[in-house]
Amino acid sequence: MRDGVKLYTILYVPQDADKAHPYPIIMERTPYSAGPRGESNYPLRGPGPSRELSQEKYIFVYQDVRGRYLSEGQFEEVTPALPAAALGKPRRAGTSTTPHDESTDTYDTIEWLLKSVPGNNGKVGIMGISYPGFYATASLPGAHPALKAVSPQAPVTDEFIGDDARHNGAFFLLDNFDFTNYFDAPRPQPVAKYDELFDLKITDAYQFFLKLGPIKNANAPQYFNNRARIWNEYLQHDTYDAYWQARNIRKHLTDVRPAVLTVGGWYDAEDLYGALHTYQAIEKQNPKATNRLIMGPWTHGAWSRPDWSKFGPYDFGQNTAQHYRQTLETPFFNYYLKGKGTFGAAEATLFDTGLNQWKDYPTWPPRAAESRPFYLQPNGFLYGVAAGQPAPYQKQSHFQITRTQTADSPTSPTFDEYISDPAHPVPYTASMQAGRNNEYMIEDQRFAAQRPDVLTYQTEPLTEDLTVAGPLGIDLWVSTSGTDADFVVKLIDVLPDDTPNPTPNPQRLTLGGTQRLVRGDVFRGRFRNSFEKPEAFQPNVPTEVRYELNDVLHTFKKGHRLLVQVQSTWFPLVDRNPQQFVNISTAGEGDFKQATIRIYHEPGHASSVQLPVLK
Ligand code: PG9
Repeated sequence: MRDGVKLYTILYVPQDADKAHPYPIIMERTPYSAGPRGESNYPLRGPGPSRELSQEKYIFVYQDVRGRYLSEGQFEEVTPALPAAALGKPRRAGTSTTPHDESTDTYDTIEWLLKSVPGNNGKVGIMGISYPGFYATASLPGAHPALKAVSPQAPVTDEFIGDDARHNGAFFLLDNFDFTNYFDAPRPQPVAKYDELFDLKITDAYQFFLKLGPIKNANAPQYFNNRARIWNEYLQHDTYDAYWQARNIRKHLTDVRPAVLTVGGWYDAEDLYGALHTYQAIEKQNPKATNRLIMGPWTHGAWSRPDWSKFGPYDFGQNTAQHYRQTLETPFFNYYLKGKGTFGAAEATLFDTGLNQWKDYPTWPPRAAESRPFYLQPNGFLYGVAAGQPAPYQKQSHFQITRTQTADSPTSPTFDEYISDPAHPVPYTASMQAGRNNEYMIEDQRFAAQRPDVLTYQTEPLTEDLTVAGPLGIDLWVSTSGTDADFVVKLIDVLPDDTPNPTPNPQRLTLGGTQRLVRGDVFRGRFRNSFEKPEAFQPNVPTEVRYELNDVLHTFKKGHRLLVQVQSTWFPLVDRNPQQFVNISTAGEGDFKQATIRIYHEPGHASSVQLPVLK
């Protein structure tokens, strides 16, 4: 690299690569070990990132990023990007203090590869899933001119707002505790393998984390014991401060020249936000760039698995992973790196998770989608209001209902309420395991509906299909008897009683009546006005909390109902909010208090979800 640091890099070069048969390079930069990839991978995948790309033959390159595994240097969490002026080819030979970031490391690697690897055709592609997806994105600012095709896949993008560390400021406890134990072990020397910091014996994550207590206890001698640098950084930076802002790569995605294919999974519990917002930032900041989006019915990286035809009880009717690799990913690299074939993919190719069909759109979100409010009403009703005329699924308009209520029954409550108790938080899943239950993102929510601290609002059965396409707006009017609160809002598809069961059905599932989660996410209320400057709630004063849930493409079919749930804990996926405006990273047991939470449905304080409905 330009500062003299050496990065451990493994190359797989086709044996016939020479001037007569030059091959392009496909590279992945990773914090998870460049390999070697091992003979055992070969029958399935070969030396490439997929079997299909291995069969096509490329020069495959894997590199340990700075400070990880066998590379020299110092690792940085989501390395902050340098200003544009510092990127590109260095003007002078560097010294150990020459500024560098992931863009310059990628640039320097490409420069070296082009000169040192005989039989390359002068074209380079980069791809990677998750953290390696971040490194793929980071190749774009000041890209090397030989870099022609980049595919950030489930890229880590903005860790405070929506990716691994936090969602809307709420800490993702379960994932980070487990991950940090391995990832954050100090590495004084390059190593081939990381040892975990401590022996983690969990059978039931809910019980374990409840017993662990306040988050500061994670630094107890038997756990992190202050040895985990990134864990401490995560907790020390509990607002969207300079630390996190420097780690938001989106603002650096200008002047994008390579073709980009951003890939994500609707059921990605780690970096769904990253995929959607990387695509969106490139699109907005580079209207002329070749920039496409693929979203499939996938968990984190499931598109790289040999088969992804089903998830939980839902059968997609085809191997969606193979379909993606064969018709999108491989043609993308073949076209931009080898000039082979054509690449005619639409701007956005997304899987409709209600219809089980791929759909193409010329923009994402589709321009035709119209934002429609669905109001949370008394007695658990959810009413959609159509623009102009009443929608077929709508019984009465929201406004008629509220007027009747206030005129005829002035004493009836204009809110619903529950007691949120940090000592008895709502579990995020009914199938608690040691680690994250990936299926929580499609799980039947009836287990939650039974809790007294979960509110539910549902429509009548739909009289025709309703397609929701894009991000979901949440507009809650709330109050708390405390001074802080979390809000978890879930959009759910209620399957009619006569829904056929899966075949075969070894688990004897009954799908009729299932409350299938379509999208849900948390918002830490103190950030309702600003992620940088959190604010306490005034106890018991109706206050607006607005936020956005990640996009969906889901057709709620005729006969199904839409259901919205609201709750204030989602444990231990998300850490517990003390429900007091205190520093959560240093809070003690006594800071965690019960609170009465109200969700209002009265004129002027009408809580709703805004759904982008396709006409
Ligand atoms: N999503 C992953 C991650 C990144 C950063 C912190 C924790 C997890 C990953 O799988 O790379």
